[in-house]
Amino acid sequence: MARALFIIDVQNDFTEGGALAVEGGAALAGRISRFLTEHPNVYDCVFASRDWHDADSADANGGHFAAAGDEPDYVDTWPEHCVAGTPGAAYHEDLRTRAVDFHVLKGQGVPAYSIFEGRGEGGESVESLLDENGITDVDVVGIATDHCVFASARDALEHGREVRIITDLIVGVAPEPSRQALSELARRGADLVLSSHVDADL
Ligand code: VGL
Repeated sequence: MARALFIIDVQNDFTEGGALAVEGGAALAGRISRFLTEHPNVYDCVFASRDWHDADSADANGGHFAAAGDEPDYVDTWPEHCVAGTPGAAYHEDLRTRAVDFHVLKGQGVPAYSIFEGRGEGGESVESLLDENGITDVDVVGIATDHCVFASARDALEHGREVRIITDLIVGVAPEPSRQALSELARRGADLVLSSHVDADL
């Protein structure tokens, strides 16, 4: 058995002061960092994803950004966010990235909610990185419960991994969709656990 941690989209634009701020995002960055420090031996691999959209996309990254003059619906269309190379797309400064083995970028020119739609720095798919490292189990933390955390955990289940969502290390855009996302993931076989239940010296 080998276990990976997915840290989903802990980026400035998804935290307070960002273009698509999710409440609690900044504090979450610090909590994830503390968790990493306190659990140095639990994970064989740590993955961190970043939404990384094109600045000059002719079709607004596949319609992901609301067209100029249109209000975003906050379901399928969003304010402009996480444009590649901008401060908004950077990891939040409180996220401890030293422990990250694989930095995954997703969303270049397209909507991409799941980490599985992204690529590692060498262009590898997430699936191939999981396979190469023999990863059977995946824990998921990050932003946002009702969008990228949901899609990433769903795809990890679909790729045959045992999945745990660490429920005190995620934050969502909206409360009810976030609750629905977690119950749907549980229905599909994910375990919902608290960080205090993750064994520090596994
Ligand atoms: C996300 C909305 C739009 C996320 C990304 O990271 O959950 N949400 N793009």
